[in-house]
Amino acid sequence: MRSITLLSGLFLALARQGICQNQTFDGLAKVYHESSLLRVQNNPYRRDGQPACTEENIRVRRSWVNLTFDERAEYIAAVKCLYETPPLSPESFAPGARHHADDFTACHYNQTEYIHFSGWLIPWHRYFVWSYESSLRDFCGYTGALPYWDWTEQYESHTQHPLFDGSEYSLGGNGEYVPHEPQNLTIPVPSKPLVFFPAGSGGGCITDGPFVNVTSNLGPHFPVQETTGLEYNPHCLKRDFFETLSQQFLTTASVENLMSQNSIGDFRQVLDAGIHFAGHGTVLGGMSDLWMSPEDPVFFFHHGQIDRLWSIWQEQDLAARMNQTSDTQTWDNVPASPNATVFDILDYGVIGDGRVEMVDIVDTMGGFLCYRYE
Ligand SMILES: [Cu+2]
Repeated sequence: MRSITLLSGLFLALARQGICQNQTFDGLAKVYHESSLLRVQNNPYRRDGQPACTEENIRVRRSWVNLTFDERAEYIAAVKCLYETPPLSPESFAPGARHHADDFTACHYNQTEYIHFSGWLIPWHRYFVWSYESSLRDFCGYTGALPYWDWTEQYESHTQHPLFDGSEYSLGGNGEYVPHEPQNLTIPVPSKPLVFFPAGSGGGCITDGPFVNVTSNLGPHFPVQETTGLEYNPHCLKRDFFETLSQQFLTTASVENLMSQNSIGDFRQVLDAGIHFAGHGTVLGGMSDLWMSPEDPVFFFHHGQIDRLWSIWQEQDLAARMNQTSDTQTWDNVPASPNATVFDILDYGVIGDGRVEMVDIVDTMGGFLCYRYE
């Protein structure tokens, strides 16, 4: 009986694949919703030694605005707790780390030149975000799933989103205004791209919301280079709201363009041509630090949304898209490196399982991971 249901579910999913081109994002999300729900209802997936991912144990990630205020408060309390939980990083690796949130920043710092503008970008951040969600649950008693920031939700502007309204149910608002100028900067990686770095409307410490007194202890590393990375340098969370990029890239049209790509290589290119940076670039401050951006809790909302889009894209054609990889293992392939494959080992240091084979994380419901998006 179970296998008949599974088969009919698969046929349904296959039948849909022929009609997914040129659909609206809402249409694609509906396909995702139905197909992923069917898969988990019929899910035989398990990884050796792990329970199968079922409707009972799956984490269901929702947009921040669809959480109740109590749920938002629970999430914020858990995030604050991460900044009070002792670090796991050994002193020999990250001497400046003082809490578990610093571990995530240190891990990202350590991998930056391999996990951006490369074939590892999308899968690496998937497991990184999953591990953060797991830490909130394992160390801080959080009972929910990771919320995401759907930038296409209509508010007066991206920074008017309830995530940033400065209330106790938000991540806080802009940084205090400090005079500063835009700059052209060379990114210090081997391929040395030159980027225009805008000046936003803040630049200083955040002044409202639950994270006003939070201290991050590593970096900054870019564009301000106060440390080489992992030394102890306690500082507030800074933001510098700037909306030009987000108005261009964080739109439904932009998301639909991303979704219309037929290969993961093109998907990655479109993501890197604006959408990925626009989320960082709307918030700026800590979020614009290519190495240290996980220090701001916004990071996980933005990457949750990117991961959601990848999941929705994968689900339109599971046979072709689940295991697809592209590009190589280094930033712009400088220095030259092997092509990325699903058998690559992704490195997280003290975070999560530490070393993870990509094939285990390409399916969010494969048993090693167990979550879906609502
Ligand atoms: Cu990153």
